Amino acid sequence: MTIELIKGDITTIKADAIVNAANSSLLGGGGVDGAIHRKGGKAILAACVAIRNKQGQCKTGNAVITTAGNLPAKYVIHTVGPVWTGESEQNSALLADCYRNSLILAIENDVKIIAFPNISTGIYHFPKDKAADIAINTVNNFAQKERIEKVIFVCFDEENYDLYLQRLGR
Ligand code: AR6
Repeated sequence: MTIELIKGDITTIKADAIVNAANSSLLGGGGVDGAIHRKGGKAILAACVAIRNKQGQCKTGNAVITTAGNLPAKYVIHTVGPVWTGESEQNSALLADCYRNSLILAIENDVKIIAFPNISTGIYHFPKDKAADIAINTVNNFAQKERIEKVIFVCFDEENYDLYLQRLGR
């Protein structure tokens, strides 16, 4: 598995799957979630509604997969990050679950190239440095990492990009 770092908008990435930082409702919101639904079109929301009708809300740390609609990617993997409520092992474990469960779902769907945004570091206020450590460590320690060809970390803001650059190098 190789790791790539990109600064930009995840909706433009032509990966097998892009990951969405969703909320438990799966019905859309602001931030990257808003951008994905806006640009991907209503097929994504329709697929999310179908999942909700079948299995209810998506718990924090879990992930579900849908079409990517009009986006260049094939699938969107929607995962629900933890809302930052202060330093706790639970918050860190839940954020790691997001990355791990997204990768498991990717493998189940034959995804080889997957792009992640910086889950929970926007509206959910998880500290960006801690979130970067968790994201990179979880991907690096993923048990089935040889089954994924490439993980792309897509940083939208300069601060996240710099934090990832420090950790991953050029
Ligand atoms: N491409 C890549 N990254 C982006 C983009 C984009 N187009 N837009 C924003 N980011 P956030 P959260 C970055 O707030 O903190 C929604 O309302 C952004 O700079 O999107 O997990 C959901 O419905 C930040 O670093 O997600 C939930 O209710 C990162 O994406 C809630 O927000 C995550 O920021 C989830 O909050």
